[in-house]
Parts: sequence; structure tokens; C-alpha cells
Amino acid sequence: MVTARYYEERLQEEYLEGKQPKFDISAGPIPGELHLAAGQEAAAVGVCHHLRDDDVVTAPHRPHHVAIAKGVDLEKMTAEIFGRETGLCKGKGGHMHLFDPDVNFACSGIIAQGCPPAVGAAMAADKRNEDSVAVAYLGEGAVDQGAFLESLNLAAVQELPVVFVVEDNDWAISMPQERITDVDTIAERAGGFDMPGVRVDHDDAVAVYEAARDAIGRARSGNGPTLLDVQVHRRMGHFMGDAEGYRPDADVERAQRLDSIERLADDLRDEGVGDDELDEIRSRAEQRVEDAIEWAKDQPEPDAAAAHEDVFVDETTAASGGDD
Ligand SMILES: Cc1ncc(C[n+]2csc(CCOP(=O)(O)OP(=O)(O)O)c2C)c(N)n1
Ligand SMILES: [Mg+2]
Repeated sequence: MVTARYYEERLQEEYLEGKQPKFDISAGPIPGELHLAAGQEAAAVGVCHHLRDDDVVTAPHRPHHVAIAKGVDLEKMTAEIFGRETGLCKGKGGHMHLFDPDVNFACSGIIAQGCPPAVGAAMAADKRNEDSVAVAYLGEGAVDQGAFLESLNLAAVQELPVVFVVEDNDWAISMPQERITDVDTIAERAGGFDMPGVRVDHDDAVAVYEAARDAIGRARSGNGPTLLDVQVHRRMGHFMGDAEGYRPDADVERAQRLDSIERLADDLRDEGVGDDELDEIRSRAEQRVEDAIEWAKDQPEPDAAAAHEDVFVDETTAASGGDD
């Protein structure tokens, strides 16, 4: 969790450095938009802690905390975010389109888009009699997308090993959750598909961990899908440069106050973990992040001519069994 938090804080600094206006997506060292997930770490770590490399995770446009929790290579991910040639996708995907086949992680800027591929991965595991599972992350603002609803239905009908994780951060850009749906919690939607819907009301990492253990255990043992709906807090704007004029000050203050990392640290202190140990965890995480950023910024820019590569499958390579 602290790795993900520090990562987002550092990316924010890098992204905004010297940028005026702050939302100028063509300026600065990180190209394009940037959506950060500070305040949502418990939903990533509490779930992904139960996963293996062969389990599949799909994430939306706010993906870094989930990618880190799934074990995506931090250096190559950072190089991708900085648009460098050695990035996960040769610098062509950027921060919303990370793909790491080594740990079966993918994300997309199209909201709810990760749901059908996760269901497909779960279907493949089911047909192969493997016990891997798939997890699809999405925000509460994406739950009216057909892709999500169709995925819930297919997963339920075929009892597939998939868990849908809704990160409810109360906002879809500037749209508050109560204007998106009339149900109190997204978990209630599961009932319409005869699927368990579990709400974790506060982003307590241990509560998420426990709920996810049950959901992933159910999927892995062949007992079908679960919709897990986790309350999280958006500590930053929707995207970097978002002035958040639509957001009441009290809501921003609340997100800062209900910090899941600070609360987890308090719980650990109550369990007898010393401040030295907590400081050590933080400084190890910070060093790892600094190393990844330093490495990424030192990587070459892609050759402009390479923009035309990887657009279509090269049939000669594909036919000869090439690994692309
Ligand atoms: C299919 C589709 N429609 C619209 C958008 C534009 N869009 C980007 S983020 C977003 C809101 C997402 O809100 P939520 O799902 O709650 O995720 P959060 O940003 O809060 O993490 C929208 C509408 C998109 N990316 N994809
Ligand atoms: Mg949201």
C-alpha cells in the first residue's frame, strides 16, 4: 500500500512539474492524461494478496495501485508511463494501457472494458480445468455499462471463476454516486444476477482482505463469481490538473481524514508493530519507487518510425510461430 501511495505522489510531482496549465497533456515528461489512485490502495492490496501470477487481473483507467499489487514489473511500468522504448508496451500504451503478460495484468482507458476479457479468462480456465481465477476492477461510475452487466450475467450463468471488484470512490469524474444509481450500494446489483454481492463499507485493508479471501476462494473452488463492492476514497482529482471545482471541501477533507494507510498503521501499532518497523517499510517502498523512476527517465525515447509497428499482426512472424 505504501509503495502504491508513494508511487502516485511521485508521479504527481513528475507530471505537474513546470506544467502550465496543469492539464496540458502535451507538456512535461509524462505524456497524456494521468489518473492516480491515492486513497484506493486497500482495494488493490486486499484482493491481489490472494492471487497467483497465473490469475488474470484487468483494471480500468486508474490502474497503478492494482498493477503494483498484482506484481507488475515496476521499472517497465514506469518506463511505459514515461513513454519510453523499454516500457511494458514499448512506450505506446501509456499509463492507461499497461500490459504485463508475465503476471497476466492488463488495463484500459475504456471503462468496464476489462470485464469481458476477465470473463473470457475465467471461461478459459474453467474449460481447461485449471484453478486460476480472474478479477475485473472497475469504478462505481462504470456499473451501467453493458459490458459490465453482460459480464455479470455470463459469469453467473456459467458459474465462472471471476470476481468483479468495484472501487466505489463516490465520484465518476464530477458525477456523485447518488446521481448514477438509485441503489444504495453497487453490491445490491448482484442480486439481479443471482450472484453474491458483498459490500466492504470502509476501506480497511484487513476487511477487504477477508472479503476477497471468501470471494476468490469461492471462485477457485468452482463455486462461481462474486461482486465485491469496496468503499475507497479519492484523495486527488479525477485526473492530474483537475481543479475539482465541483467537489465540496468537506468531501476532500473527509478523504484525507479517512486514510486507509494511516488507519492500518494505527492497527499495526495496536498489535505491537513498532514505529521503526513501519518507517523501515516506508523507506524501502520509497527507495523502490525512486529507483524505478530514475531508471525509467534514463531510458531511450521510442523511434518515431516504430509507431507503425505492432499495429497489425505480422502474418509472416505469426505463421512461423514467432513470439510476437
Ligand atoms: C466507455 C467509456 N465512456 C466514457 C469514458 C470517459 N470516462 C473516463 S473515466 C470516467 C468516469 C469513471 O468513473 P468511475 O468508474 O467511478 O472511476 P473513477 O474515475 O472514479 O476511478 C468516464 C465517464 C470512458 N473512458 N469510457
Ligand atoms: Mg468512481
